[in-house]
Amino acid sequence: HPTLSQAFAERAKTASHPLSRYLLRLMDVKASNLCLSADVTTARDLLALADKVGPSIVVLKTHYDLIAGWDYNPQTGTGARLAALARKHGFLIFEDRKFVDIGKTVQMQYTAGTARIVDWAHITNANIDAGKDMVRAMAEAAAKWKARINYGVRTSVTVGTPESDRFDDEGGNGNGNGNGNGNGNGDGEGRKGSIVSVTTVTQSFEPADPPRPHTTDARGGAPEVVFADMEEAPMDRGLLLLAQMSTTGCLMTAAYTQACVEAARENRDFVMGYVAQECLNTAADDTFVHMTPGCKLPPAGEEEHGPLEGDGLGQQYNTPDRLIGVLGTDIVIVGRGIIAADDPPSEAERYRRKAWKAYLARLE
Ligand code: 6AU
Repeated sequence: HPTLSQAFAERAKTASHPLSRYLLRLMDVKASNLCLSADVTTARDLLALADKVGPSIVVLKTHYDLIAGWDYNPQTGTGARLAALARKHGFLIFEDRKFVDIGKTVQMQYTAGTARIVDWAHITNANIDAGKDMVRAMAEAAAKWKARINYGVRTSVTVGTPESDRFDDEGGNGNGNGNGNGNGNGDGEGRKGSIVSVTTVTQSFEPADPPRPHTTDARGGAPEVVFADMEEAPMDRGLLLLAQMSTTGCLMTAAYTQACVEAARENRDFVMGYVAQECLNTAADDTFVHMTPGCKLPPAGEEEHGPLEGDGLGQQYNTPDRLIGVLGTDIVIVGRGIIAADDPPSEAERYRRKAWKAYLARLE
């Protein structure tokens, strides 16, 4: 398929989804086709890791539901802080939620609840076992969200102080300090663990927008204007369909994978591509992006041949060479290979270099 021999910079011009166009340009500019699967267990570790590894990656993948201490405040919480790091370093946030349910339910899970995933995750993914209508349902929800964000205002109810602040703030928060910020909500007597007041505010809402150009060297050397030629990113949301999995005994059949391809083609405005183990672009006008987990490198210095060991719990691993070079996927997703290393930032660089080399070799 043409996408296999086409440079990311070229594909950035023709990809059907605006966020894919942005991502492909980012990949070209940062010389990276690496996604970090940031599967650490506390919000503090997540933010620290994102800040340290940010220069090497183009996508940061989260599982918000395995993070202790996730702060749900839309303005100051974990999602908003991740979004700030995404702008600082230039990467997109991918919440690996694997939505699967009836359309109406996934709409609500995507946009509401405590996590409000659509607010901070540029990308999320879905399993379409329940049928492809749920893809359209999610697309609809994202379009509505976007229309509201563009309108720029929404009404929210602030109940006391954010849950996460309430217990560690001496003397309570919202103590009526008269700073006129429109939601000073207390009486000076805020007590630990209690709701101090209820305020309804109409506030301008800053969504987690994609990264802006900045001037940090993406590769950790001397500062240079790396993103000088990047335009302001479009405010968009995208979906990856879980078309194939990396695990032993995976039950996803070829027919299921083919249904994902059809659902992707029917929802080009919203579906960016796939989580898959091989390139699924077959039609001439397929411009989908492929992200692939189950990626590991042998320890530095060791020969890169022979099958890699799995994790004993069903996960199987391939090298970036095989995934990018042979199977034709675009971005490798690496979790423990980087996180469990002694020095995650330098290990992330090792993965970035290997995956990028495999991509360059594919172009030849
Ligand atoms: O590199 P690892 O094995 O530490 O982590 C792999 C990450 C995990 C999995 O939840 C996820 O990738 N994953 C997925 C995704 C991204 O949807 C699909 C799949 O087939 N295999 C897989 O491992 O966070």
